[in-house]
Amino acid sequence: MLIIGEKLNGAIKSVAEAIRNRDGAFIRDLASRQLDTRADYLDICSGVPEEDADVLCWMIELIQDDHPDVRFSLDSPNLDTILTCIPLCKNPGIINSVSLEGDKTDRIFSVVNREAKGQNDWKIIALLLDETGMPDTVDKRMESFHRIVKKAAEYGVAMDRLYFDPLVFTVATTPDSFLNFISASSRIRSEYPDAHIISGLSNISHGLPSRKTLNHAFLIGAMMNGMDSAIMDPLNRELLGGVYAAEALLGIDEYCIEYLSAYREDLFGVQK
Ligand code: THG
Repeated sequence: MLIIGEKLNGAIKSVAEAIRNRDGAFIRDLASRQLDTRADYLDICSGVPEEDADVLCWMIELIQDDHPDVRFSLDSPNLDTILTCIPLCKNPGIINSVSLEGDKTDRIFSVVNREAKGQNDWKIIALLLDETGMPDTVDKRMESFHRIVKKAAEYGVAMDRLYFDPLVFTVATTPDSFLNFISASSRIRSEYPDAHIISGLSNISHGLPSRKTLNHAFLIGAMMNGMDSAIMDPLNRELLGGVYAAEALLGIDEYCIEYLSAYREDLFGVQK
């Protein structure tokens, strides 16, 4: 399972405040703590449209100073921000995200296609979203999926670099959110067994109490139905334990080697 740490997001109050005050120590600490657990990538999202690129550039330089091997997930609705940040990153990361809105897919795919020097190791999150707005049915998501796959082929972007995000809305107001997510995952996997499926899973619990409980249930259910990557809270030890447990149950952690070593390293934070 590919884990993208979600914590450096301006939508979180304490992070928004640190961004406003350009509190470097806070940001560096949050980056280090996520990398100390098992985050493969760090998602960075400013939440400040007017200073989006400035904030992300600031975070990239701060964090790379401490962790030269860090890989970022550049999370911005603004493509210019992403294109400004890419050259600053020492290691290839993830573009979060493209969709069929405007000319986003064409612009990004032409920058990261197989001929693009140094930029053809970047992965791309593709939201299953078209120009008509948020998808309310699985069919609509599948239509977007097929259009994006076709475009990727046109630009020579290999399928294994794409992470398809069927989109998760809070179950508080969208009762079929999880069911739509797993139904889209299953349909994608039946057509392309190796396709990557991702989610920003904490969205599921927005506006509800005990969010960790719902996030955990979503994680397990989605992994059992083909999700192989997530933007999630890697500081939540029970959730991390859930990742290892699900991998063991799915038979992708032979002899429970990863499960056992994470347990020994105390990654689960459970009583022994
Ligand atoms: N898809 C893609 N990118 C995304 C999202 C997505 N980026 C942003 C978002 N959704 C995923 N990131 C977050 C980050 C924080 C929270 C939710 C989604 C959040 N965190 C709470 C906190 O830290 O206070 C609580 C988390 C918890 O208790 O576990 O709300 O869908 N491609």
